[in-house]
Amino acid sequence: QISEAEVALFSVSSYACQRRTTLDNHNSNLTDALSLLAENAELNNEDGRGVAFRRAAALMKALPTQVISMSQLRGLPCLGEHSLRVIKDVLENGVSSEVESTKQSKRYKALKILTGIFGVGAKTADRWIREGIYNLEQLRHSGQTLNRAQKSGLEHYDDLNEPVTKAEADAIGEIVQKAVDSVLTGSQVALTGGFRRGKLTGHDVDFLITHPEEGKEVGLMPKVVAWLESRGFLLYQKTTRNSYLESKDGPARPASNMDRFERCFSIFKLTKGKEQETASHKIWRAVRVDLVVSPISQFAFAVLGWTGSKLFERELRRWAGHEKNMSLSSHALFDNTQNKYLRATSEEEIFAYLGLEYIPPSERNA
Ligand code: DGT
Ligand code: MG
Repeated sequence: QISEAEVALFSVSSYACQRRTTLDNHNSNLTDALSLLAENAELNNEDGRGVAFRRAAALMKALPTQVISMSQLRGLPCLGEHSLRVIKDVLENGVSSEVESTKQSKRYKALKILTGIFGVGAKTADRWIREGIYNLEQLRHSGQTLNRAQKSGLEHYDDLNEPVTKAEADAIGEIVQKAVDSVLTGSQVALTGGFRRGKLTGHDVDFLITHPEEGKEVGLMPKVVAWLESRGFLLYQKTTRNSYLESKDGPARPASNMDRFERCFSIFKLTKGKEQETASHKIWRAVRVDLVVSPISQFAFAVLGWTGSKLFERELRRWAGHEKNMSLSSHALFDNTQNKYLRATSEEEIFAYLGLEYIPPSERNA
């Protein structure tokens, strides 16, 4: 029993972009459970449920101390009936029965294994499962036609499911910087994604490339990719062309979250340091790397949009739309009331336009 005095009543803002969420999580027992259910919902294409669990998990991540009793959660936003039931189960029994049965389920296990292949999403995995394919062995013998990405993903499955370290991200950063310097002097490379938020590991490495002179970045991606390819750094690459400027009515209001920068999805061949060499004597490993090129005029929006976390980004856009009548994307901020774009050269300016306190990357780990 805890006395009233011991019950800390937390006061927490309802949008994740109003909160400071560091990597220091005092409630990982609860957030792990909620995140697993979020992931399971996403794998089953139940996006609404996924977001609800993500919001609940993010709320728990932002609490300053460990929760030990349901009474401490009174009045907190973002906690739906279902999430509260899961939390109660964990607090009372140490585990959530729903999480445990999900983890054990044949379908969840198969979805995890199959979507662990680069290039395979929830829809493809679901189709394969309906055809009786539950693991890599069955997939390999199924005669399914795989696209180029999926073939590469299957070939490098173990490497790509091994977390990337910060040291590896930095090593790749040096290679990308060298490539960019060689093809266009003055170009800049920024590490974004989870590593910019201070994470020590990640599932991939995200880079944003720009040039201080507007327009100079045009045509940069193919040159960078060719440089990397000719030196044997790429095991796979697929570049998608920028479609932003191609839309007939110019840089129109950001209609969707789909981002229209020139982007390269790649698999890097990273030579290991001596100490990382394994028993197999393989001297390199495969690493997922995303390269994005942005014109300098959109760079601040691009950096903000690619730093994450995914939920933080989603909440920023929801805040912009619902609270400020603005549309935020990785390209621009449009004020629907004034009917104009708001220019920015730094993330700080964007937060200011949105009427939000500035949250540094290390506190965007929602
Ligand atoms: P990780 O890689 O698992 O350690 O975690 P993150 O946070 O680096 O996640 P990641 O790599 O999937 O994505 C990095 C950020 O980039 C994420 O917060 C959202 C953003 N992002 C990812 N894909 C897209 C996209 O297609 N369009 C836009 N606008 N943003 C994206
Ligand atoms: Mg990442």
